[in-house]
Amino acid sequence: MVANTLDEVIIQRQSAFPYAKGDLSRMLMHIAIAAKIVSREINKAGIIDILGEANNVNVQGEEQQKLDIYANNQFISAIKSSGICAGIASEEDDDIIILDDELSRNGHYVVCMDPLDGSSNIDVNVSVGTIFAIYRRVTEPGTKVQREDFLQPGNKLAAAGYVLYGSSTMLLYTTGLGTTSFTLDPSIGEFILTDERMTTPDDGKIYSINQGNFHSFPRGVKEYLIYSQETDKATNRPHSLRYIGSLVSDFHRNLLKGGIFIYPETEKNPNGKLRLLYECNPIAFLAEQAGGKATDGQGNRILDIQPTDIHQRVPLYVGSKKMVDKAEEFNRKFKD
Ligand code: AHM
Ligand code: MG
Repeated sequence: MVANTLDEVIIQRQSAFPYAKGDLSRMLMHIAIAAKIVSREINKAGIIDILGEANNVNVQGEEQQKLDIYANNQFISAIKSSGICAGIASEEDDDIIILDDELSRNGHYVVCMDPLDGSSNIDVNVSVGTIFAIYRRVTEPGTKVQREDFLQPGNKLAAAGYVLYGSSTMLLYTTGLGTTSFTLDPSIGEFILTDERMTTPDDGKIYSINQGNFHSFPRGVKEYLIYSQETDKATNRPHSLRYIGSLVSDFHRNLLKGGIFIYPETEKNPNGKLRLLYECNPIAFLAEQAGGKATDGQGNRILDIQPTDIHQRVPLYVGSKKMVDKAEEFNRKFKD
């Protein structure tokens, strides 16, 4: 039988996982259930009282939206009920969440997640996403998880993915065997296989960056942007700027069409804005597994960065290989 739904594909591939006990499969299925629930809530967000600010500020000093909190709770409870996860690091929670019931404590995995990325856009009906990264813990199962279980470089990821709540809801994941995409069919409530092994173009014509910060970008980025705005000989037009301000949507478009997404260091955010553990790493893993590239703009592969803090930020340059290489070339050539 040809696998068609997310659950079927996961089960069919189970034996390919390095630790084929079905644990990771179960976790992905539980994440997908939470994704469907959050998708349903987002779809009716305008007609129920779930839009707007929750009058609460998260650890990053950002105003939490009601849907942030709703999504956080849904994903935490779904991951918890998988019974194989011993702890969670979430953008919305200051410290790690230790799952200390009998079952979870014996779990082999930890999850890092941004339950609702780009949520400041939600009131205006712009696409948002959920990003997740799954590691095998390094401490002994049966004990409480420690911060070191989360502070692992992305090259140790067991799986990662995102859900894009767009004009349709999509789920992309990788376990290191390519990037696979699914689209939610709301009439039957199932994620249906869209692309078994995605490939991103080596080169592209789209650049995505918050150009409003131009004056506080490093010199190399400014020069790269000026280069991108010059007429390309092959197409007789400059590159196109496309920026939604919602990482999953911006990355997803570029993954399909070819492009580069950059969030560099700025005066306000000297290490960039995006968080290594639950934004940059999972996106980098998906990008590489589709043939793309992700670095910090200075020649360092995102997945090789050793994290030192749960909410650590890093500059992110991700997308088509040739475009990332070109942007890095400008950073090497033009120093501040
Ligand atoms: P969030 O996690 O608080 O939603 O912030 C992350 C978002 C990303 O989705 C997006 O790429 C970035 O912030 C946009 O930032 P800016 O408004 O500075 O361009
Ligand atoms: Mg985020």
